Amino acid sequence: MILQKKFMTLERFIYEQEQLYPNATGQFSGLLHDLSLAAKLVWREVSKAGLVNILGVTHKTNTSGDVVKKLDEFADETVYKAMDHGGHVCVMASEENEDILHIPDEYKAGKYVLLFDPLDGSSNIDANITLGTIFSIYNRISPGGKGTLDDCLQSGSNQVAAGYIIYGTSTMFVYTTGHGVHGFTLDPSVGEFLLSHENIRIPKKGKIYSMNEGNYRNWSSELQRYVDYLKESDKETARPYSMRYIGTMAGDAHRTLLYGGIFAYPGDKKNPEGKLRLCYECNPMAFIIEQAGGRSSNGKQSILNVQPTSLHQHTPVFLGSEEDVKLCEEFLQGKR
Ligand code: AHM
Ligand code: MG
Repeated sequence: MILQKKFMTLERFIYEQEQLYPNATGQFSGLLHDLSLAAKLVWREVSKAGLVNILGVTHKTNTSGDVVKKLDEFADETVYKAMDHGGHVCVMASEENEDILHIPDEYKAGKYVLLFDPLDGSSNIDANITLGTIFSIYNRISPGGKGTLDDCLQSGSNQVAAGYIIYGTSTMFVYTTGHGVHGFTLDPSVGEFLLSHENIRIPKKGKIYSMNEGNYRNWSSELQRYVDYLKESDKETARPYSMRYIGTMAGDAHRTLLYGGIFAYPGDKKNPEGKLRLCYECNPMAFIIEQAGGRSSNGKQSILNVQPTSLHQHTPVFLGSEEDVKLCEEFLQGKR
């Protein structure tokens, strides 16, 4: 039998990357390792969601007003518990919790800050549609002890790593540390993430747009004109574009990363800042997409340059292939 590629597990990849930095303490590798364990635990529950009595609504709402399902709570607790005692993290913040999450007193606080959306796309749980977990990692800026809110409110350009786990037809762990984007696919039979997508590059231009077009009437006329333009026929520019929309950002952004095109959740007349959260969803995805050679924008500037002022703040987001996002910005800015 001839094997085409050497087996590279996520663990080994992280270890080999660490060797490139002689001063590395191992904290960062430990953090990624703990995250991959959390991912497997969440995957295990997600993949049997239809089999056990875990579905259903808890009748609580999260800080953004969404109804929280039990699986969200499970994912939220699992990520926190997998990360709280490793000594790598000094503070965390999760989309499902109003305030920052401190490390329990009995455990050592590390030098990293972790922000996460534990279960992205939760409205899709009952329909057996792709879900995700999204994470963002920063260096702490507070001098020591417990981490602070300021540690969590750093602009996306300060991220030292970001990624997501997508629970789809297969489960993938995709991340960047600022040196390219790498994807690992879970082999469930051995419980290992194996390198399947090394150094992912997003196409310069695509032919898919991904937005909730049900909001069209509330969009600005500039955005309406852009989407109208995508629907016109023109062979040279591959129009009309196809529309694909799952309603799970991790899934829609992942498809955009691999196939190119544009994913957006714009602001509209009802919600000028859109629906997606800067710290938990937009920053990590923007880092990934830009690292893969794509572009991110809030309509005016890179998402990564937006300074967060509150944990749960929303932002309009446009990300994907460089040419597509640039063109969209031109429309939004009235240049087309
Ligand atoms: P959440 O499930 O973590 O709350 O995420 C919100 C989701 C995103 O994944 C997705 O892009 C968006 O909400 C879909 O919103 P809509 O149903 O308005 O299109
Ligand atoms: Mg989400």
